[in-house]
Amino acid sequence: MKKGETMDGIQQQELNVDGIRKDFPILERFVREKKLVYLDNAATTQKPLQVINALTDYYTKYNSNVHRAVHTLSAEASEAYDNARQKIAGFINAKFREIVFVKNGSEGANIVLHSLVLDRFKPGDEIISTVMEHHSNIVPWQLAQKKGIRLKFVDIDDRGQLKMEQFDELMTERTKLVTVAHVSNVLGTINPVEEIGRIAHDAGAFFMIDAAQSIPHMPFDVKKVDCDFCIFSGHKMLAPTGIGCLYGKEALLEDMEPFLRGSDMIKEVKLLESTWNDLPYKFETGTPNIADSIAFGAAVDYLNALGMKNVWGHEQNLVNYVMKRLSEIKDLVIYGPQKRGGVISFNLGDVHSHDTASVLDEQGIAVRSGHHCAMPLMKRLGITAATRASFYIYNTKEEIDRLCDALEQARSVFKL
Ligand code: C6P
Repeated sequence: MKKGETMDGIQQQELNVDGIRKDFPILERFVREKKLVYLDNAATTQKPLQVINALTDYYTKYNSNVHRAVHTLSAEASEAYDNARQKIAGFINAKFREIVFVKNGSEGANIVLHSLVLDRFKPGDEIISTVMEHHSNIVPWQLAQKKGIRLKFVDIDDRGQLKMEQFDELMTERTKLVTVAHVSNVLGTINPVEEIGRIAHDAGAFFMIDAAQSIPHMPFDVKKVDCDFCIFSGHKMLAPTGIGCLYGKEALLEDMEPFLRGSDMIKEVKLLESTWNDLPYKFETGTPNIADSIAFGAAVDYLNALGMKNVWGHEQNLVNYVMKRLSEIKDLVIYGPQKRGGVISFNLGDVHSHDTASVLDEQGIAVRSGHHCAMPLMKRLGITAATRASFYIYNTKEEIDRLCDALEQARSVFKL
């Protein structure tokens, strides 16, 4: 394979990171008199001017409700809103009708909980997930226990990878849903979702992917992975907060009852009964988040212009570099496998992760610390918290050097 060439033979290009950084005004900021190094991208990414401008354009030029009125502003808003959904559908190779706008990935999981699990599953049915999940892919299913639905979890090995054989061991004829994170927000582990999906489907179960940490970072094709549902959040891929997606296969969504009820999700209302609007509107109640949806479309335009293969390649270069640099720091324990997405959690000796993060903040470096909304995983790892650095399109090797220098400083502050 030639340098820069990927497995499928498509040439990978290096991102023009200097050019990209010019699109992100916040990266010019100083924190504690140091140039900001933003390494908390798994929590939320920064926003480029193209996304910020999409918001201000909407509010300054054509703010209006959608799909309700015939006036010009409403027509412009409706067109921009529909285009955004089409862009997001194209981004993951889905149909327009298969993209349900939600607040964030967590809300997407709640639709699957109410409209599929609670509505259709029977007492004694089973859901299989894993111990490495974010709370958003654990807590919703706990409600199903009230209905007598059993929850089972696949464990991880010492490298932080799923014990794949356990899927077969846990699966029974009562298993109705298998739901896993594509990339762990703590370990960075990239789970073999195509293989897990095949196991789920062979057993007749639905398959859902929590793609919150993968769709923003790598090419993702719902047809290729053959998931029935997948959830992701716009704010982790350059878009504003408050907008995310539930993808569902058209035939399944068609068959499911809406979760939230009210205006706009109806076709006809009588006093005692109603019929539902077409997909995807059936699952979207009330006036939608128009501005943020349009800006989500602008974020997808931005990522498409970079090319998702190139985005992934850039992050993999950074991951290889940071893994090597961090391995040179004494007393630093890294969680998760060598091959991973752009997420690295670690602890420095027995220093609490918040203390490590505070020393980094003194140096202008933003990382996340704590349990990362993955308390069961923390327990499985035998820790209560970790410090996490996570990367995106605008990060550089120089910033990684600053992270490592600051960690060396933390070692001396804490007398390790
Ligand atoms: N993880 C993190 O710092 P929301 O908050 O609904 O947009 O996304 C939830 C979610 C679901 N799955 C995974 C794998 C995630 O990482 C997240 C969000 C952030 O790790 C904020 S808690």
